[in-house]
Amino acid sequence: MRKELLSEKIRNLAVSSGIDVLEFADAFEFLNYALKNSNRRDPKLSLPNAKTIIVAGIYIGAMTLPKWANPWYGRTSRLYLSEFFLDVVKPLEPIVNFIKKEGYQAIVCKSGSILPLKLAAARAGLGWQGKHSLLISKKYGTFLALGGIITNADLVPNTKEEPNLCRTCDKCQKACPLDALGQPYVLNINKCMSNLLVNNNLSDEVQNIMKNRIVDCEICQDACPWNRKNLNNPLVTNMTESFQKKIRHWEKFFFLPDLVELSEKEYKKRLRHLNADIPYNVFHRNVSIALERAKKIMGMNNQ
Ligand code: B12
Ligand code: SF4
Ligand code: SF4
Repeated sequence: MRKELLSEKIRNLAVSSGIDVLEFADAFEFLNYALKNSNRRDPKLSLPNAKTIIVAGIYIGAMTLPKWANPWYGRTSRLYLSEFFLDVVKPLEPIVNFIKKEGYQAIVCKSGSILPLKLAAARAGLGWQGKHSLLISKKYGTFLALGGIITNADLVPNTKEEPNLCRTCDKCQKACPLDALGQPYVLNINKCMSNLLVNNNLSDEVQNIMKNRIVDCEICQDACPWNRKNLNNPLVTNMTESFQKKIRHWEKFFFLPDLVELSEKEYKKRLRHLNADIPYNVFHRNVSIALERAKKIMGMNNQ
């Protein structure tokens, strides 16, 4: 099949799989990738005859819960609730199966394994890396969960990257409560709350600012003007509509006095589908801290 036709068929499959954006790029090495020993830096380390990387994005901007503002409810992130915590995998399966049926090899990036997705998405023309280090799409902001495929199929690659439109803005850097974005474009993971909340030791500093956050932090994303325009009125997509139906279920689930009672067995059963793999003891610790804070606030209000 000609590469133009193959590319078009893949795009059509993406639409029926609920993918909002999908582009192709050449599979050469990511020379500016910081982790020099990671397989992610070069697609050919995972597939020696790789020709193309396929990068997909699904809009997750609507996956918020109104009760996030209420201290009695645990707060997470859009990414956590989306089921695409490390990367988008399931919606890519029909595309991989199709490529294989056409006689090519194709492998999916699972658990963050084989592609640096922010760099891959920028190469594929989905957007640019902002000063918070995340990929910004003009239409979807940073609220695009990303996924990727490496294949030896020859497809029509993007040749023009989006220019960086951050310019003199530094809202994300200023908003970060832990100074994890002191150097623009580089996330200091040792200071980032999203990382610290899943560590075994949680410092007093983080405990004092985490509020009701039990997984992840979105402060820099909420401050970014490319997200702010849709914060109150998220874009309408299939995912947006299907999430509306789950809001009441999730709000009830994250009520802290009940959540703190959740056994390890129930935790695994009820949250496994989110693919986040956060250890029970860490999750339970964060829930307990958030619950204690809610009780304190309540006590203060009663005085
Ligand atoms: C491991 C990981 C994490 C770890 C560590 C992050 C890290 N930086 O290593 C932790 C747990 C901290 C994390 C946090 C989050 N993550 Co994360 N994470 C990943 C994962 C699995 C790998 C990322 C990676 O390669 N890290 C290695 C380091 C070296 O890479 P890096 O930070 O990208 O560093 C680069 C930049 O600093 C850049 N850089 C350095 N200097 C300069 C200079 C300039 C000028 C420029 C332009 C760039 C630049 O180059 C470095 C090397 O490439 C990816 C999925 C994947 N397969 O890619 C998701 C992923 C990157 N995460 C994602 C998200 C959404 C988040 C969170 C926002 C979640 C949340 N709500 O809390 C936060 C990030 C907060 C933030 N401000 O960035 C999304 C990003 C989507 C998007 N639109 O960009 C991804 C793609 C997952 C997904 N399902 O879509 N994450
Ligand atoms: S996720 Fe939170 S802690 Fe991490 S860089 Fe963004 S604002 Fe800072
Ligand atoms: S807040 Fe401003 S500087 Fe930060 S990523 Fe968004 S546009 Fe760029």
